[in-house]
Amino acid sequence: MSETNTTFHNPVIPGFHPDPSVCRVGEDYYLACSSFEYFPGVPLFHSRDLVHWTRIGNVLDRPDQLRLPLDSPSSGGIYAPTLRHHDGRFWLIVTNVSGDGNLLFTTTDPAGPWSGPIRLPDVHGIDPDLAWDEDDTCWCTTAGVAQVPIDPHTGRTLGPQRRIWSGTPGAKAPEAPHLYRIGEYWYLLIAEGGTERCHSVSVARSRTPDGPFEPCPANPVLTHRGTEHPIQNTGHADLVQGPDGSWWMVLLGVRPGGGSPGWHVLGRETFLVPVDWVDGWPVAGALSPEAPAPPWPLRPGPAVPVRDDFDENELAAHWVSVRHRPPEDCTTKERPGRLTLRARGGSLDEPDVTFVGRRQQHPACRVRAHLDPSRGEGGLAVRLDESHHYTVEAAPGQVRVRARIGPLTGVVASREAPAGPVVLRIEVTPVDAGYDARSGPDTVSLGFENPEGGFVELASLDGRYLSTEVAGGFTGRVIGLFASAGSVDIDWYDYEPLGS
Ligand code: 6LW
Repeated sequence: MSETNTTFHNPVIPGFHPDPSVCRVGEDYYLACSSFEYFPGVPLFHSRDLVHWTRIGNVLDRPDQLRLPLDSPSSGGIYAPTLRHHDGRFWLIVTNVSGDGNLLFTTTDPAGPWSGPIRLPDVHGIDPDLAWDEDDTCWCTTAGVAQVPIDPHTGRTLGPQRRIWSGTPGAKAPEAPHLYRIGEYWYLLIAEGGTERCHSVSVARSRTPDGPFEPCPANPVLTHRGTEHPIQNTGHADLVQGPDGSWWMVLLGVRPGGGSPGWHVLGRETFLVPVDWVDGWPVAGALSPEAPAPPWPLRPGPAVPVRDDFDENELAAHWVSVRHRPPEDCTTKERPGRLTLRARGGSLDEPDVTFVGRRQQHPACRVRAHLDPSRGEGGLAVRLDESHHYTVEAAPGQVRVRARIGPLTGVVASREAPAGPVVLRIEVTPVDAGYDARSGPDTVSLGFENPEGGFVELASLDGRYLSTEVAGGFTGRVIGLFASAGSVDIDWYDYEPLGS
């Protein structure tokens, strides 16, 4: 199906999907993102138009590919992949900062399975990039910015790793390099200024892949620092050509809400922006929430249904757990049409918790789950990390809301509830801060549905405490299901966006 639109909506992949890396194979585009402490890791998307992206899997969906020790911190784990297609194969290089360092994976089918990890013990630094030159030398470029030729089949380095550029003098954190041969030059695109409000995209070029690199006089080629723009922290870009030969960038940005200093709750999201070339340098076009559509037919893929009935043997690719997912603790095979969760840790405070969730992708949304606590306790959670989460939890005959904000934790409200299965509900509503500089970005309402009808709200909590500005780190909210004692059975889970 195709449609002709005059605008498209940014972000093109909403919710916590940072550090996008994109590659094109004929008419198909593929995009991968960072995933930090979540398993499976490295979400992979497909598109025919650069605007509509469908999740086709996760690159790291087996324990031999993704090892996240229980003592690895949230926002550790998997940083910043680069996805490329070369010589008939897909290549993905990424860093596991929680132990395994830089790792390479390869496949002929991006939907999987991907290979086991090829280790790169002698490639130092995060944000590795891959680029092949005319002699088929594979150049691996990392944050810093440093570079080393490698054999991608073995992971061995083929020379010393050396500094090739330091970015703009005075700017911190030159990172996220991507190297491309475009026309007469090799272009080195980087992010600098840090991944917060000063984030930016800069570029340098050279006649050869290993330099010397000449910085663009107009750097940064894209930044929203110091502006009122609703999309902030823009950086970490990757270049790609559209179906008509035009150039585009995917990049990360955030949408802060509330008063001052602004809180973003959905993590760093993936945006799309057009690129022009002037005097041999890339010039980014306007990045806006409603942007002029590209001049080719848009081709939406299948939408993710609101309801997950757990009728399949395997969970859909958008479900993620924390650090690992032992199959015996999270299964649809035990009771047909039900997801059974068996508790490991006693709460979301613990690194080893039985949790399975989906990224919150819309500023306003409603999540409902039909959960049977007759064999244990569990519920719905909005999770930022171990120290920042709100939960609504069912035990036989009781529902309670708990909040964890940094070192503070406690039951906020509890209520008798009918014995047996209960429908738990969380609703997130953005707040219009107006002139109230202290206003939070949204409210999170938690409760359950009365069998006779109506929502019993137990608590309505300020969403700022589940934001990156409060919790720190690199992720965003994930909303999902957990078990805290015994086991719980879930009949269905709805994630319903309320607006775009
Ligand atoms: C990533 C770095 C960054 O490795 O944040 O925004 C780090 N940029 O390039 C974690 O995503």
